[in-house]
Amino acid sequence: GGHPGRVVWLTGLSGAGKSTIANALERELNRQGKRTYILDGDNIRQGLNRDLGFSDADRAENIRRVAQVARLFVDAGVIVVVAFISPFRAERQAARELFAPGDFLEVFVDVPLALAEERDPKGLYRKARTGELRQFTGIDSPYEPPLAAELVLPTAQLTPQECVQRICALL
Ligand code: GGZ
Repeated sequence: GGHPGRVVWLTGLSGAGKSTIANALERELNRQGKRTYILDGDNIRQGLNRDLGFSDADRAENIRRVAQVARLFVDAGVIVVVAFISPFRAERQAARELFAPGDFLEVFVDVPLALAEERDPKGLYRKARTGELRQFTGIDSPYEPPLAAELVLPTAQLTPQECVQRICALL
């Protein structure tokens, strides 16, 4: 292609390893001299999307806006690493349609719910199970796994570096 902009769209449950992979991928791409930007809850939900919560409609709007921002970065020639749960197929498909074929790589960060729940680094699954936290993905809010992701990363069986290598092989 004539431009370097791409999207690596990570999708998966809370605790699957999206942020860990995004950060390790960014380090490797920067080492290769490539310009990158990570879009995640930390820089989007605090600012642009601070009006949005976790209802189905708000998640859909969250992902719609994230996809549009990713599009701007790709136009500017940046490799964008998107790290949101992005639970719904329809919104991921709509995101894909904003990009030229080959510029959008959907990566399913695939962890068994039981393992994510066991790890529970922030205690959110426990709060979801006790009802303190409502509409939590995988507990009382749906996650629709990709049917045709460019890449599936079973993070229970791979190190972050192995995940990065597989993504770089696709790029
Ligand atoms: C799922 C929630 C929720 C609910 C707060 N459901 O593991 P984390 O903590 O650090 O990352 C999760 C993050 C999910 O936000 P996203 O913007 O990625 O979600 S979506 O794509 O569905 O819009 C989790 C925290 O926010 N969190 N409440 N109810 N995750």
